[in-house]
Amino acid sequence: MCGVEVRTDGGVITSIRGDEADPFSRGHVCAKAVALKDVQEDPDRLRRPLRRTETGWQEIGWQEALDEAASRLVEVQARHGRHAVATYFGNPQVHSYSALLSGAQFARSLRTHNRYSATSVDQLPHHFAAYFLFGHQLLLPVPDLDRTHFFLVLGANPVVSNGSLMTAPDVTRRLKALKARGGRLVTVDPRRSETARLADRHLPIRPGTDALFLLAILQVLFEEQLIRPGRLENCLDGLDDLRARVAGYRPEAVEGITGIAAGDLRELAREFAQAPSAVCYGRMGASTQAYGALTQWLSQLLNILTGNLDRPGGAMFSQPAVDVLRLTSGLGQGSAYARRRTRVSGLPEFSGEFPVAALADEILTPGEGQIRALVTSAGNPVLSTPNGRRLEQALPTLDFMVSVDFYLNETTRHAHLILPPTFGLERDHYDLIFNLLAIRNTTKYSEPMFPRDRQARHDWEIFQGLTQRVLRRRPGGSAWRERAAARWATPKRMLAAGLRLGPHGTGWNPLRRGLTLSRLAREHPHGLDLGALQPCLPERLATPDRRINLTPEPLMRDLERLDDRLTHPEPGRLLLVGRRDPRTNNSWMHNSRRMVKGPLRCTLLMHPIDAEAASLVDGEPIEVRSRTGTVQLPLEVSVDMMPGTVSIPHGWGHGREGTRLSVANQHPGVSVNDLTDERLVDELCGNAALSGVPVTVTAARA
Ligand SMILES: Nc1nc2c(c(=O)[nH]1)N[C@H]1C(S)=C(S)[C@@H](COP(=O)(O)OP(=O)(O)OC[C@H]3O[C@@H](n4cnc5c(=O)[nH]c(N)nc54)[C@H](O)[C@@H]3O)O[C@H]1N2
Ligand SMILES: Nc1nc2c(c(=O)[nH]1)N[C@H]1C(S)=C(S)[C@@H](COP(=O)(O)OP(=O)(O)OC[C@H]3O[C@@H](n4cnc5c(=O)[nH]c(N)nc54)[C@H](O)[C@@H]3O)O[C@H]1N2
Ligand SMILES: [Mo]
Repeated sequence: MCGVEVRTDGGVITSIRGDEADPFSRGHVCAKAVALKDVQEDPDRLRRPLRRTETGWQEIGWQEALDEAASRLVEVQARHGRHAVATYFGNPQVHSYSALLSGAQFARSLRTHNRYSATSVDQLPHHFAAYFLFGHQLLLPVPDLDRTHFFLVLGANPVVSNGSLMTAPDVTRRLKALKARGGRLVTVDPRRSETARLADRHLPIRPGTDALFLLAILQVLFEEQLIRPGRLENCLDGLDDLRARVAGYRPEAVEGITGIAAGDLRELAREFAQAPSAVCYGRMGASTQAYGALTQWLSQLLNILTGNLDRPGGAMFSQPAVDVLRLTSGLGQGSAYARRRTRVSGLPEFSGEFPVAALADEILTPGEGQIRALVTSAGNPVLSTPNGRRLEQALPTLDFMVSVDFYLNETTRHAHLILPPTFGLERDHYDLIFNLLAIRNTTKYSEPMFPRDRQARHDWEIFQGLTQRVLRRRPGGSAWRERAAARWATPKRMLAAGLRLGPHGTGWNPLRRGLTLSRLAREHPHGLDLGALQPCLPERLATPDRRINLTPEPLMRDLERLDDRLTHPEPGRLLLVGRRDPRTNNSWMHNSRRMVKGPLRCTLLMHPIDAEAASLVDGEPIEVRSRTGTVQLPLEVSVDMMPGTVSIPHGWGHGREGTRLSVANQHPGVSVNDLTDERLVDELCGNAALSGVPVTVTAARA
């Protein structure tokens, strides 16, 4: 989303800088943007399809590759049923509008229930809470960062991540501006993170206990009569039930479990309620934990009950130029949740997807419905999903695997075919999803920077090629209508139509003044600011009665699980959490020299008290063990960690045989997901509990 100015000379990138003329990012870029040069020019990046043979990888032509992929998928479906083929879409799928749209088309053509994505190791609880509160899983509240007076951050580190479900270029400057206008920043996190360092107050919390902490805040608000929903009061149901249900969670009753003193909690509750505007924002740490859905729900209740939902400075909804919500309104109602469950572990489906924590089981467990073939695109689940080692053992047992990806990495090395798409600078760009999550309404379309190589294919050309071939091979049915529709509906046509039909568009009337794709590209190449977020409730609520039910039944019921299971910490057990680093991008930019140079960053952080108790010293090699695995890495003693918790960043664990990552493999690190556990999930929504994994740490054996 940041405007990037790339200068080239004869096809070679000579500089990458922030685009000063971009009205949203105003010249800001992060390390990832600068590293685009390394990826663009990376000799390891694949440009032609690869087929795995007995004697190694063989480059083949596109027709042959697409034909083979489609035939083998259809064959598996003919033999074992359509659900025997699974798909996994990773994070960058969402960063390419054309991959997103054409990939969805392709997944539909496969007619399988076995769909997985990185959503269930990430933001699933946000969708879950939005669906039950607001009626649509994409009606996601965004912190109105530039206007708020009180920013409560739970389990997020926007100074490093640049904000997530809160697109905000140059977060650091915006946080400093918040403080300069007299606002307050409070972080709740087991680690004193880079964001915490800027904060007025940092409250260390025991991993996985945020729901209790928020329940106690709500209890204080009710007890001290600080509930003021304001304008939305008449749209709320369930307030009395909620008051009764939270009454037991007094701050004194939860402080021993969360680690946050009752006095601090009360003070925070009052400050939040009394601020001119305030917003509670919970992200990865608050989502990828055993009670992620409860936590996201309770965060929004805090916003709603203090009158901060849908008001400037609170939690607001964007109105993007392409109204993704309207275009996907079919997703809003009906049976998004738990219509089906996974065969082996019984995890619920949400919005047409199963939790990826279940994927290895579904591949490895024989019987009716077993997965026999897998399509991955833009994902590296061997490094990014819990108990990645087990998934890694499952992949070679598949009858067929095809990966749409331009790296031969820890996951794609198990594929039979790799279909590499063009890279970001070689294709056009529009942010369908991240505009929806932005702190201002904004829009921008970028033409490709480089022409694509004649032998290369864009992601949408690959998906369209696969879709056409799968439909053509489908036995019996006459899929010609679907094929014709898929051929016409190219991503660019859909984008252009989306802009026309959006709130700023011309509609279908050519005489009306307004946004079209060509006008946006021609007249606003640096992007167009469409203003601050605007109040829009109750009109835009997608619930059938245009009201907000504060106490959806599945969430209220899940409080019993919290009451039963969450108890005082066991002495001597350490809880593992993750972290991000400015020079990483999940698992896949470590083949850039710019990203890996300098001291090793894949270390375990531990508080001096814990280090001393275990007789460990800074810098020494240690061994970390969990139910699922063991890794060895250097110890970094740090007062930033809360005692009892330790942290390892994710996305490392390179150096595996058969990968073509010459730079990353020299800086391998270890994969934290060799320690995380596919059995530790938020049972309500199925999201992986990557935070709060019990581990033991000892000196490494030789
Ligand atoms: N440089 C860089 N930027 C990135 C990425 C990257 O890999 N590198 N990844 C991008 C992606 S895909 C995403 S989703 C975003 C994520 O963006 P963020 O959510 O802002 O980033 P994280 O670093 O995951 O922050 C999670 C925080 O939660 C804390 N935490 C862990 N467990 C708990 C808990 O139980 N409770 C609480 N309250 N806190 C806890 C951790 O200590 C950590 O500080 O970042 C994006 N931006
Ligand atoms: N323990 C732990 N695990 C985590 C996290 C954590 O904080 N802790 N974070 C989680 C989060 S937030 C996320 S989003 C996931 C990410 O999980 P994944 O999406 O599974 O993994 P990535 O590392 O993002 O891998 C992206 C893949 O896409 C490829 N790629 C890059 N650009 C393109 C493109 O334009 N087209 C195609 N087809 N491929 C491309 C890369 O080569 C790489 O193989 O990891 C999750 N896993
Ligand atoms: Mo993510």
